[in-house]
Amino acid sequence: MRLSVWGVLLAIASLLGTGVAQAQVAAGPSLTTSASPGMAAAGTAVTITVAAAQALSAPPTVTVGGTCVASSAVSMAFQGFAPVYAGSYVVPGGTGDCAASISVSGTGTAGNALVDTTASIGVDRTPPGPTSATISGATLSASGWYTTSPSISLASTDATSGVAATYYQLVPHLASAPTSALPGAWTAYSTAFSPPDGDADLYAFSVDKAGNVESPVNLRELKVDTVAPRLTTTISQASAAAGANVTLLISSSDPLPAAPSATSYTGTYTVPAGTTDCPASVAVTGTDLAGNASTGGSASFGIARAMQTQKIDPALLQQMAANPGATLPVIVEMGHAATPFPAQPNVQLAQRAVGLLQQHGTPVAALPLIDAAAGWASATQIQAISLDPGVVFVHEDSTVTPRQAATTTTTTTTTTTATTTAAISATQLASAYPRAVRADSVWAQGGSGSGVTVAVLDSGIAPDADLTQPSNRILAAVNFADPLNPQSPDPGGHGTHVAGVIAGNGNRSAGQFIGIAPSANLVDVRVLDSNGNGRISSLIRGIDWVLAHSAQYHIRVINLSVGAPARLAYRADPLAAAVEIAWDRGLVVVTAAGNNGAAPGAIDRPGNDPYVVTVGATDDQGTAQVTDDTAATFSSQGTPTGSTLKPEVVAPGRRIVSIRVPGSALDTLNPTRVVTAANGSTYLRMSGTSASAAVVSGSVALLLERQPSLSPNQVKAILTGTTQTYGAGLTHGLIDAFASVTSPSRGFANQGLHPADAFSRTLYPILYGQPLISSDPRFQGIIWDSVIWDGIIWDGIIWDGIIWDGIIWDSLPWSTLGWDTTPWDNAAWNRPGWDSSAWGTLPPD
Ligand SMILES: [Ca+2]
Ligand SMILES: [Ca+2]
Ligand SMILES: [Ca+2]
Repeated sequence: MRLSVWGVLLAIASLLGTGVAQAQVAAGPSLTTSASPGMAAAGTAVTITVAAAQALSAPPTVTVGGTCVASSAVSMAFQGFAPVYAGSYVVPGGTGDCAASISVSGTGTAGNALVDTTASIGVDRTPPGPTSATISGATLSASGWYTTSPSISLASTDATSGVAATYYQLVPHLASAPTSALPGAWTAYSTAFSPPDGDADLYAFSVDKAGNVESPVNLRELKVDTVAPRLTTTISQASAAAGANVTLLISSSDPLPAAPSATSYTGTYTVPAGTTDCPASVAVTGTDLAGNASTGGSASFGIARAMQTQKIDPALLQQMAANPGATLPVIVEMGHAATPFPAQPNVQLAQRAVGLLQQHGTPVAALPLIDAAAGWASATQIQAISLDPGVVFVHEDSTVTPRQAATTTTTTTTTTTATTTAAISATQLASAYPRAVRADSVWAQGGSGSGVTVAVLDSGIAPDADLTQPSNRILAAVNFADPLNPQSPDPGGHGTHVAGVIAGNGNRSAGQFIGIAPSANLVDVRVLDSNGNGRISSLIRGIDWVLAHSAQYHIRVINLSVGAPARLAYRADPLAAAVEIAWDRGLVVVTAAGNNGAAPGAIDRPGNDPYVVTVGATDDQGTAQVTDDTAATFSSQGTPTGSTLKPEVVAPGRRIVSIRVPGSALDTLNPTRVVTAANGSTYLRMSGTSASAAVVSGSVALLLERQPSLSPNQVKAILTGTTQTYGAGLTHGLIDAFASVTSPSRGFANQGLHPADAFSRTLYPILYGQPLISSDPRFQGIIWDSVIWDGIIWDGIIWDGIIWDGIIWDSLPWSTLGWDTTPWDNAAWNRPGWDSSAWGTLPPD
């Protein structure tokens, strides 16, 4: 029985493994003790196993004790079929580590005492650590940021059982600390690691082999920013002149700003003085707080300090070169900004132009009609003006003169018995020209231009009885030529002569010398001074005034028996823009062709504009029948650059007798041309397309009296469609007032034409809300010759469909722009640069 038990024991011992087997094999104590685990933390239950080499009479006595734990007995229990006993020892709480000895004693069945003191339990109640971090491989900036990701190594020690593992976690800086060591987002540390960009606190802890857990420790704040800021520079303008302030806007894009800071900065660069152009580069550098150097940011703009010659009238450039010290008359036209369109009223643009002239020259007048201002500037000042990005063109403010040709022969007037009649009677008529255009036939039907007002932009209108009796038909007078020297109403005498051809009623001559529309009203818009000189800008101001007062005075016609040589195409002419604006606002503009014959470029401005009615002269030979009429040799004809064949119509213009202004310049210069009527009243005989234009203006007054609803394009179609042949089959369109008055509608003239550039520039933003953008830098990116104008936009449909009265200028603060009160009106025109008297330079008869 016992033998069999031992046999089993030996078999089990060999199966249990080396520990027991070694105890069996080893000589010495017949008790073999083991503890598991051999290293234990507080609270750990350690299993103590005692195997006896022989049967015991009772379970062995086991006592654990040591320097760090109190002596404690362990209850042992028999484990079954062999003399093996086991008990549990729980490591008590407390501090301190030690090797706790296990004392074992027992008694064999023979009464023999057995003892074993070889076993012990490692008590480890001290957590490992502190865990520490070592940082390498990166440079810390002064601000505490790493610009390259550092390498983090963790280390920890444990004196008793040794470190089993170390864990770490990166927590956003100043976020809550981890509340528990395990499990969670902790990462087991195995080898050095690199933290991602960010600002984080590094927490870590270690566990020893006995299971003691170190409290997580915030080892340090780790600030890592490895991304450089990306800079973008925006420049306020593509090019800048000397003295211009260029605004630089620099914005920064950085996924991880190293520290809270601005992301955009502005600065101003003032272009230094100089005369050369160059590209200017903008170099921009910066660093984030981590010390990362920026990338990007470079930009460039053009420094444009050389004269913008393409923005200056070639005629002005010639004068600037010929006489750099001269003060020259200019019209500075402003443009609308390209984009985004800021919707600047033309008054505002005109005031900006005035401001420019105040800075670089002397302003004389605002020209809000065409976004411009007129004034004086030297070559240097014109250059400076041209550099302003808001300026689209600097025009020469050319001299304007009358278009009357002085006769050189004397004649005596037909003297007949004159009787004064209230009605318009042709019975006493001494002049041939009203009969040549059949105005007398209109009169016979009761027509006389009543209720229609013609604005005469000229040298003034004297209050002659033929215009003021029996009622004053000069409804208003305004002076843009000589505001400081009002003198007499018409010191030149030209405007009154023209007015008489239009609307003289023969009151003084008892019906001998009657104009075309003897009941028409007049407004006197003086644009020529006593020497016969005016400015393009004066004409533009006059037209502007007429537009502002057309409703008040029922103005339907503008007569321009004045003009200037056309050196440029009408498209480049601000005066062309002005007359087109008037035309499209419902005013029939009648202009003299000029007295230059058939030479190239003979048609004066604004007669070179294709929209207006340009009038050439015939010689009626002093007879009513037209079969003997001839074309006047002085009358200009031709096709102006870019325009249509001119003139469209002709009218008598030689030896035209009209109102004389005694003592006026024309009267004094031409004493032999005074014509005396039968009743002793005196008139003056003059020649030129000035008179021809007046004949047509009077005819238009007759037409509009009869057919008041006609538009200018309809009037022009009727005028050109009802002309008569004259002379030896000449078909150059001699006006026929009677045929026009009685004509049915003949459609619309002027379809498919191109407006003047300044008109386009003025209107485009109004019509379309925003300007056309292209790559051409000349006019703020707008190419005015582009297809936009061709056939589509500006043809009859849209052009004639514009409700002009709804457009901007009717809402302009005219009263605050007061012509007579603006300070620049005080700058007299009488300055160096005027031509000498224009009266003496007229072509011979
Ligand atoms: Ca420990
Ligand atoms: Ca950064
Ligand atoms: Ca004749």
